[in-house]
Amino acid sequence: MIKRNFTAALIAAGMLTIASLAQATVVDLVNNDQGTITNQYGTAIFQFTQPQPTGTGYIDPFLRVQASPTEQGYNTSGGTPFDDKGGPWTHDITFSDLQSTAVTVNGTLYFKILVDLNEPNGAKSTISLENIQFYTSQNGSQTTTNLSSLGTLRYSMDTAGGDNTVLFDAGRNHGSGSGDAFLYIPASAFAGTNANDFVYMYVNFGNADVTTAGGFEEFTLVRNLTPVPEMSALFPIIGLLVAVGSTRILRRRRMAQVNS
Ligand SMILES: [Ca+2]
Ligand SMILES: [Ca+2]
Ligand SMILES: [Ca+2]
Repeated sequence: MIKRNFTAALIAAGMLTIASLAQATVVDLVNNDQGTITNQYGTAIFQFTQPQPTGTGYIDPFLRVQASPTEQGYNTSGGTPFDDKGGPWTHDITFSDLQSTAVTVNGTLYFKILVDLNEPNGAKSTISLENIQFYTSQNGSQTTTNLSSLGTLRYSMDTAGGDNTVLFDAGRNHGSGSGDAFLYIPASAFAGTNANDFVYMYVNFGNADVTTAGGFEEFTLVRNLTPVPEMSALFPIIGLLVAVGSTRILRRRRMAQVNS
């Protein structure tokens, strides 16, 4: 109850902010299961999800960030330019990696990413996503702290015309390795990107009212595992049966997620 009042206060604060900013959207995934942000780059969807299996398709985190009271970072294999956590779970990805997550929702093609939030229990379990941006470049492993030099800006949640926010409550799920929300980024924003180009995803969490704490926030590519037809011929017959079976399960699961 306290948390909901807190959120209401935040939204009220957001409404006041609207007076000075042209378009400010607050997606509230504390109280709702889904919301959208529309800007010049298209419409992004943010969707609460129940804990996800940590098996096939959810095993490739590419960015972990952790700091307090705010945190920011982007995926790179070159080092830890901001609040990235080093190690095998923060690394370069290419556009073909991002394309492997492509999924169609209501007739629009999206790239699908899972975020797992780790925040303390109780009143501090809320966390705000302040911005998310995607840059593409022919150069990998960059470590610049000058974002605009990362490459071509393909998508930005915030724009000159709108300071947008997504509010989460990590307490809706428990612990690490489960996932809390799906992010659907409009694929049309990446028109003209080469498959071999590197993709840098920059994220920024936390503000003066909703601070970051606890463990790391982690992002994972949600690969679309629908089998490629021409590969089927190469599978041994047993492997093919397994592939078909698991695809049916995944498809059912995916349908359930999109419809939920
Ligand atoms: Ca979590
Ligand atoms: Ca923002
Ligand atoms: Ca955290």
